[in-house]
Amino acid sequence: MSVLITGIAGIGQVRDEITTVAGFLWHKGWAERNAGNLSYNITQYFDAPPGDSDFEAPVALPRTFANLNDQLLLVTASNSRMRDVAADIPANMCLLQIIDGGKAYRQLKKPAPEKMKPPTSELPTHLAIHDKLCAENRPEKVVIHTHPNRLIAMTHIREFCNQSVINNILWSMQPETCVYIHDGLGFVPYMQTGSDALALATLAALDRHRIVLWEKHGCLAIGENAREAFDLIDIAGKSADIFFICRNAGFQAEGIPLAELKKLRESFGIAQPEE
Ligand code: 2HA
Ligand code: ZN
Repeated sequence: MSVLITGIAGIGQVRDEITTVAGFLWHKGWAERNAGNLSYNITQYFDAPPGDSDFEAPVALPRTFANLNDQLLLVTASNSRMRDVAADIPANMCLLQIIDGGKAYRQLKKPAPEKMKPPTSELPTHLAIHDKLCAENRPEKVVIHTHPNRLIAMTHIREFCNQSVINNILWSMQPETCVYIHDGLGFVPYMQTGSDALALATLAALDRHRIVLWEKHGCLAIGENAREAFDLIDIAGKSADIFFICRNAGFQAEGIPLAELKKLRESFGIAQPEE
């Protein structure tokens, strides 16, 4: 990310959000080594995109993301550590412009060419989600993927690998989960990391959810900004924490009764779950 980008109005706020949230992910213990990735559609901050000579050569994409043509996205670099993203965004993120009608991207040059890194291995998933968000004119600009320990642990227990079962447990652990994640988590069965299949299953889940749980892998959430996406994972993770704290103490968490959750939804004007 060059001086060119740091000078764009509003980008300071984006930088602060990413710094804060990447630090949270590391300190939560959800971001071992290069675990997790983050992308931010920052097109709105540009009056005019950088010039052609500011970009590296185009790279073909495996699929066409037509709704992303000309969009500018900040994405974590492949193999970047969240703790390093928090400390130095320019060195650990890539600014991509989607070009050729969504068939390719090009990366903004870095001041030192040896600092160039390819974007995250989960790029197909991130682009597919941003493409959908643009197509549907939705306000969410951020996609966060991370590895929250206890949510992942729950998906190693077969009986919880069921969307309705796991949502009912998480909702019942604390009122916040029911209120702020009223639409529940989308559950995606185990699939190869970085695969198109995982991207497509995640897209389908995002039709009805803002947070998606990948079996035996991690979580992905979308938000209008990075803090909002983080909060969804944090709240769901807290429910999983409470569940296991009770289990580890030798008890089964009682859970807020269904009738109380129904009342809570009524008083907050939240639709009752269909599941
Ligand atoms: O970026 O977490 O899912 C590393 C990962 C892949
Ligand atoms: Zn992952």
